[in-house]
Amino acid sequence: MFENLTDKLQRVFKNLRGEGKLTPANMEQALKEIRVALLEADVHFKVVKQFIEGVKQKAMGEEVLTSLSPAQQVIKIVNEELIRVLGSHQSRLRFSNNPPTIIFLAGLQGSGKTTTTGKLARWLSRNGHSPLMVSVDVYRPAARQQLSVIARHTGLPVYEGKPEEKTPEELARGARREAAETGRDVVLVDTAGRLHIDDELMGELQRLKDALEPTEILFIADAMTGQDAVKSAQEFHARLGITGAILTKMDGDARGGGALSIRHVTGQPLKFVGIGEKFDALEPFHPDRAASRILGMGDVLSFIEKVGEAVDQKQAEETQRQILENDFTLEDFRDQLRRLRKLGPLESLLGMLPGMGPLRNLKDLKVDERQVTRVVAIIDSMTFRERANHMLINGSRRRRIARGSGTSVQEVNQLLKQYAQARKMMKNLSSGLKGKRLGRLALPGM
Ligand SMILES: Nc1nc2c(ncn2[C@@H]2O[C@H](COP(=O)(O)OP(=O)(O)O)[C@@H](O)[C@H]2O)c(=O)[nH]1
Ligand SMILES: [Mg+2]
Repeated sequence: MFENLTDKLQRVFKNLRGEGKLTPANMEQALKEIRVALLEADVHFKVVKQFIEGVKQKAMGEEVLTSLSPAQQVIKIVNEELIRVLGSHQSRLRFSNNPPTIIFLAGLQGSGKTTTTGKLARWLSRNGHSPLMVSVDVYRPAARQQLSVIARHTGLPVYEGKPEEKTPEELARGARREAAETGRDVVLVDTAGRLHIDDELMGELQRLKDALEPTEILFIADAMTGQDAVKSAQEFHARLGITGAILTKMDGDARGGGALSIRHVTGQPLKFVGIGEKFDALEPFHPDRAASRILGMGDVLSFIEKVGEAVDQKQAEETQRQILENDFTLEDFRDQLRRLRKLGPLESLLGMLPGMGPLRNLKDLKVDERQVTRVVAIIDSMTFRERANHMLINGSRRRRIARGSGTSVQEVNQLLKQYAQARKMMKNLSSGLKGKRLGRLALPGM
């Protein structure tokens, strides 16, 4: 989700690493490049300004300039600043002491409110809550219909309303009553959107807010709209007072600037990100993990969690141990791919794997189901010893493996290269992770 930014920042660090010593001049150059990278990623100019100032202040300090590993220091500072801009710590949903908790989802048309209502309902129900959804878009029956369809898909309840409930307030109150009566602790209110922010929309939301006193008003922003998403978040906040935001469509080729700007511009945290059209494609937003992802370290923790959800705790711990000990064989690589395939959206998962960041641009790792099948076939054609120790695999073994898997020697070579690169990344990562278990990620060894 931050691919371009990641690539650009990595180039900056690489250049710095080439420098024997960090001087004010090459630091200045690096800062200039970081600035351009952020602006190109659609980060709000004020955020960029503050970010650069922050990095500069820390980086120009005596300590850094005389440090043995300047690039490492700079990455550390950039990481810290990224986390600061992104919000320092995870911002959880708040719940009312007097349930049901009312949560509004507001935003412009097409931003993903209705889809996100369904995703959030599923997320809540998987995290110990029992949500009730309601659409209060009284002008567009199709919008309410859409939520009913989502309810059927997710198997979670929607409040359809009574004939006498005609206004958004009446519908929302009806849902609150129903939730109270049926013991549901959260009401998710999918509000109407418009193409533009106008007085009518804001008036309606304000009345709804006064009537329901929601605990959360989440602004749903489409990440693909870049700066416009940030601008409308700012406007919504000024007029309605939002309590948080959800950025949707982060799986697309959004440049990610929204994630880096919304908090600064509205003062309200990003709580979740939407990463696909399916109902489980919603993730709590973790600033430190996002920073790691931006720096190209792969979001190992999210990955481990995801694997843990779909597989089981033991396997997840094993994966973590392997990453920590750099004991990740071709066989593990294959099993991982097989498990991944069961988990659904491969691209989003591979993006989290350490080492996959730099590999992303290699065409051969474009996530393609056939490609995965081919990789699994190649590894299956190896002997047990080859899988445990890839160094054994010489030219004649490669030819045999290619024949056995119905692939070419080039394809076998490619796979081995990818695997070696992934291992190398993991090794770098493991030195930082050691002893930390699920604490914050440290920086890759530079
Ligand atoms: N790829 C992707 N598409 C999304 C995501 N969230 C929503 N969408 C799509 O965006 C479109 C508009 O979503 P919808 O919920 O109807 O928006 P609303 O008008 O704000 O209610 C739909 O086609 C959704 O499938 C996301 O996180 N990723
Ligand atoms: Mg809708």
